[in-house]
Amino acid sequence: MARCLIGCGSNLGQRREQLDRALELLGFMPGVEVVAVSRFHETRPVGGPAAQGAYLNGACLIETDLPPHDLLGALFAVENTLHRRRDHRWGERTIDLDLLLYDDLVVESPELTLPHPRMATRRFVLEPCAEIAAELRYPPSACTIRDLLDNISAPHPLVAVVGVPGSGAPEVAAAVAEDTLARLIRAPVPMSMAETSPLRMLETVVACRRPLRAEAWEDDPHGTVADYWLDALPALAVEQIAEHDWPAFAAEYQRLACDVVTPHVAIFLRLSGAELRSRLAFRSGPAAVHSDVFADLPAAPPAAVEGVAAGLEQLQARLERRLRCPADRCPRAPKAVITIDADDLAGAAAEATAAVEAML
Ligand code: A4P
Ligand code: MG
Repeated sequence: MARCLIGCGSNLGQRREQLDRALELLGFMPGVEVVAVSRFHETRPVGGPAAQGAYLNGACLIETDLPPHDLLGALFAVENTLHRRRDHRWGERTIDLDLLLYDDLVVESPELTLPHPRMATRRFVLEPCAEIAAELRYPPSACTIRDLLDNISAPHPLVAVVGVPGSGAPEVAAAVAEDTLARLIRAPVPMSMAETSPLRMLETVVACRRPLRAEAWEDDPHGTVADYWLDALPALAVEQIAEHDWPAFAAEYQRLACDVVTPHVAIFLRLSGAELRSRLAFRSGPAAVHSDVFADLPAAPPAAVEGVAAGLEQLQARLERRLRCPADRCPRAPKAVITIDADDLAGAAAEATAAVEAML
């Protein structure tokens, strides 16, 4: 039997009756046993069209012998019975059932992503879940549901927007800070893709570390958004510094990085190869003179674009691996990572703002 957490929400029609009925129908499904149900919480809608009604949100813990896709199908069946319509994303709904966790399973596909890709910063998900399954593990990290809730409840959280040059991290971080009234920290110096001197790399680390030093940290009542993550610098340096220089660089980096504030949340902007190449071509063309969008991308002559793009794709993969490093092995890794498709810059900014607003 698998243990699964299901999140449920309703903000249209008879909310409480619909939630009760959904849980009853779920319990009738062959192969599903409802083990615990949380209270229902009144919550503000996060994201989606304006002027929606408030949500009632809850969670339930089930045991099931249904495989993950069959369980998702069962949730859809319950939603359909309760007249769920899917007119637009994050629109009003009579009922929404999300599969949050299925044992320790990690899956990434459009039909099913596990754990649920947006749950780690959502107070409306974590509060009800903590009532019934606080000690359940959130894979692949070593965190529990309670850890995630404590993490977003920090009085002055730090959110780092992380991505390769050209991912739009500066633009997205600025939009999130403006929409949430948070303090904005911009990278004091851009990540240089060309730098190979360990000394110059360490100068960049020193400059980027300065605004994040714990002893000089200024709390902000609305939190802080940074458009970089200090630990992205070693991920960059590992390919650029000669092997014999690496141990000394790594030791000095550890010394410098040990007293910086760790981001509570990372918003990881993931760019497709095609969009990355198109942004590189834009920055290398004549139109770039009149624009500072994606200005952190190096201009490259046409013959060099492919090489730069391949290097950035590898950097993106290293960043993603580093962000996903379990907290017990990487104490400075953020506990919550929300991955966002960065190909549509405006969409990424809206999605990132929703992820941060969901913490409130
Ligand atoms: N899908 C992939 N993984 C999963 C999963 N783990 N669980 C796919 C459920 N579905 C998953 O879902 C869209 C698609 O996601 C499905 O085809 C499914 O195969 P949907 O339920 O049809 O549409 P949606 O819910 O509008 O989209 P989405 O992206 O799932 O939205 P969320 O993340 O569910 O957020 N504010 C408050 N206060 N309370 C809420 O409950 N909910 C949402 C919806 C937004 N704001 C909210 C609340
Ligand atoms: Mg949903």
